[in-house]
Amino acid sequence: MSELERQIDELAEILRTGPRIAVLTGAGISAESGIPTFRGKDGLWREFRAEELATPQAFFGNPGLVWQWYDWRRGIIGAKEPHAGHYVLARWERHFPDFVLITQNVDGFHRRAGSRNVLELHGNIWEIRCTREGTIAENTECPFREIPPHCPSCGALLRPNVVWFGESLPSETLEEATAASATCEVMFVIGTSAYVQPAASLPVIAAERGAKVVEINPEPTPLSSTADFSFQAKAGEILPLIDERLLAGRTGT
Ligand code: BJW
Repeated sequence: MSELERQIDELAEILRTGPRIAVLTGAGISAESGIPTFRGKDGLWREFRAEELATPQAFFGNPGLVWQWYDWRRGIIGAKEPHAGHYVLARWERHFPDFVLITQNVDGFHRRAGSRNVLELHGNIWEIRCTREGTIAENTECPFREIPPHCPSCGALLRPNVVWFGESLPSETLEEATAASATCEVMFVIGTSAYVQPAASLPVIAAERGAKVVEINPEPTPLSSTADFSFQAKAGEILPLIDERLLAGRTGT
């Protein structure tokens, strides 16, 4: 038996006891769907500077540029599909009695894969918000007819309903995510560089409260050395392997 198989067996054994589970995902879980990540090889920030695009100052300074970037990303996301890893997490939501999925992603892929209860910490790229009235609407127009788009009711600028640097995360969502992290027994951390706060603190909270931390990421992160299980591989490969093992049962093959 390889070391990978041994680790997966050990983890599946823990999962079969039906522990409380929290999952934190980042851009890496959608990488195998063809969505660029932010940092690292082929990351979005290599071509674009974050402070030029993902801050309120950037948006109000040059809304056309920022909207072009979001329009381009919406085009990519709209043309791609969730993969096996997203589907495994959707299945686990129905399988485990206490399962919370927390994502930093704005692409909506977890919902598209069938997850119902998703805590979206950084918002959703398919929602737009009026910068004057604060009203939020679902919007799938792609490409936009007019960039930057304006509110049909009051004429003010519309913005993507996402969280930029220096902005607060939706407070209720963050509270629920923090509570789930503090009370889970197993926390999966999948496809995040664990760099951006406050999301990066959630696995630390879980570990401090005694949860087993399971990281899935081809590259090492600040969490890797302290994680109980560190799978340095792709989410779309490892999640189905764990799921298969889980379904195979104690003595199954
Ligand atoms: C694979 C894979 C495969 C590849 N399988 N894996 C405390 C200390 C220091 C700073 C701060 C602090 N608290 C707050 C801050 C400031 C700031 C911050 O964190 N700055 C850092 C730069 C240090 N945080 C904020 O401003 C947050 N707001 C806040 O805290 O409000 C209160 C406050 C305000 C002001 C001051 C103090 C407090 C808001 C953060 C908002 C982040 N927004 C973005 C954009 C969202 C909209 C959009 O999408 O356009 O969110 S930035 C970007 O980073 C995006 C992501 O959700 C987020 C995290 O990135 P993620 O998901 O980790 O992606 P990557 O690319 O970094 O990593 C991908 C990983 O996948 C890699 O590791 C790969 O190896 C891996 N991978 N293929 C598995 N197949």
